[in-house]
Amino acid sequence: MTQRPILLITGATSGFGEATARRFVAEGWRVIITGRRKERLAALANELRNGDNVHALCFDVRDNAAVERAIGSLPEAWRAIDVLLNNAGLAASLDPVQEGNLDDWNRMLDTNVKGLLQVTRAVVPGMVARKSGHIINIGSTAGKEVYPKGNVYCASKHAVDALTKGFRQDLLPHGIKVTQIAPGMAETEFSLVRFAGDADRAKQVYAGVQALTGDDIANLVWFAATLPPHVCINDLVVTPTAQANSATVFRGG
Ligand code: NDP
Ligand code: 8X3
Repeated sequence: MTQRPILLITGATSGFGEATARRFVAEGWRVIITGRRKERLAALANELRNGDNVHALCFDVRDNAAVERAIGSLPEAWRAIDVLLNNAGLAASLDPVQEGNLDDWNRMLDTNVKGLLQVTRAVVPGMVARKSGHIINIGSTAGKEVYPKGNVYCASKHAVDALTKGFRQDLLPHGIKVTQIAPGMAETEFSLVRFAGDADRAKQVYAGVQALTGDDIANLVWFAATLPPHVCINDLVVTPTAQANSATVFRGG
């Protein structure tokens, strides 16, 4: 019997990552779930585990030594990762540049850009050696346009956009697919994190709009990951029907 494929997800403890873990497990894949919140990871692993279908790794993508240790610790049966979903990320606050907080800026750049690079660097040599694999980066409409006060978050997602194109070119001779999925407004814990736990402010972001959900993005990851070997989605921008771009949202619905 052929081995079931393996997906590694960064940031599987909520939002897009958690929904994608549920979807791929339901489809019979083996899934490596990762994130910093140990209790959530353990709870998700316990819920989804059915034999050897789930492996949990607790690490911070900003800590390169921890990334290398975690990937290096994978048991032999979990090493041949077929799909890497670089999803872990965040926005921290929404301030004009003159009021920006350096810790917030570092947190976003270290997670969204350097963290993505560090995990990719740890996983991709195995894909190159096997001459197969697929990297799916979660970008954003914020990586396509810049909106007021979005400055550093938008810059980090523009970097994801550029890195996706760069990975695609570098990995072309090795038969590895590279895809960016760039969502607009999605109601996850994203705004709660951005506004440091202010649930009212987070709720206002989605007022009057049927926002995307984690399941919507999980569907797209599933679609991109299961196309025939000769077909690669390079870039997929997805927004709620009520959102045309970062700045244009119809809230009358
Ligand atoms: P959530 O806040 O619900 O999920 C974020 C996930 O990232 C969590 O599982 C969190 O896990 C993980 N994470 C954050 N920082 C780190 C870190 N340093 N190390 C490891 N894991 C980390 O938000 P979303 O699901 O919405 O966000 C997922 C991705 O989608 C992000 O890259 C975000 O920028 C992007 N995105 C979100 C949109 C939205 O509107 N929601 C739209 C477009 C893109 P833990 O805290 O346990 O480490
Ligand atoms: C998240 C979407 O519009 O808040 O990447 O930047 S937005």
